[in-house]
Amino acid sequence: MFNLVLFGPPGSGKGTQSNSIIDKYKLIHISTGDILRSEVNNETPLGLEAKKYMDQGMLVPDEVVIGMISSKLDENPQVNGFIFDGFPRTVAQAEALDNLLDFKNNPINLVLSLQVSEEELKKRLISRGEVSGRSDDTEAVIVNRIKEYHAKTAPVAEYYKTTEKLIEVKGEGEVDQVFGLISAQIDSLIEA
Ligand code: B4P
Repeated sequence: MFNLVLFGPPGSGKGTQSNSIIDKYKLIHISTGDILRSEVNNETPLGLEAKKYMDQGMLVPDEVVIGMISSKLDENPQVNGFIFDGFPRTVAQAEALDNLLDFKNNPINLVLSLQVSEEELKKRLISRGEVSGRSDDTEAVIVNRIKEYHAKTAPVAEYYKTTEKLIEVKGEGEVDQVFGLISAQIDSLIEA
């Protein structure tokens, strides 16, 4: 089993790269952003609660997100592994994920941290907002999302550095180029 965390600020390409990773390595994709957006679209009680945070560019409370992940792991007992996209986003989420995976004897193998400049992040998210109409891709909300990232999510990288599982990857350049760098890191572990 191979468990990968794809880590990075909003707009760094986690969702984009996850699509290529799933195709090549047949991992199960768990994107907390996608799950939350689907709850919002279906107007479930969880979605209505989450929307209040997402529309302001704030993180959804840990207990909500951790509960979602726990159910997803239970739904998929026999798999090659998971790709965690946009999770964990706080140190409390990282600790909870370690506990859940330890319980299953399948720890995280690799954390890839996508490195993209703030200027490029804003540019990407604003242009996505223009076509997708995503309510959190407006200029004011993007500023909040990046603030939340620095305050609550960046410390997750420090958490993983202590386990020596974190590798930084350049997230700027063509999508295929970035995927080449990501694949090289995964292959070196799978083939080791
Ligand atoms: P998410 O849906 O996770 O994510 P995202 O921040 O939009 O970014 P991602 O990095 O996946 O970017 P993408 O590939 O789409 O989160 C949304 C919200 O959900 C959060 O703000 C929060 O409220 C909530 N949430 C989610 N998870 C949570 C958690 N664990 N805890 C609490 N709250 C949580 O790429 C962005 C754009 O860039 C796209 O338009 C793409 O086409 C473009 N792009 C990608 N790669 C490119 C490249 N190499 N060159 C040029 N453009 C590129």
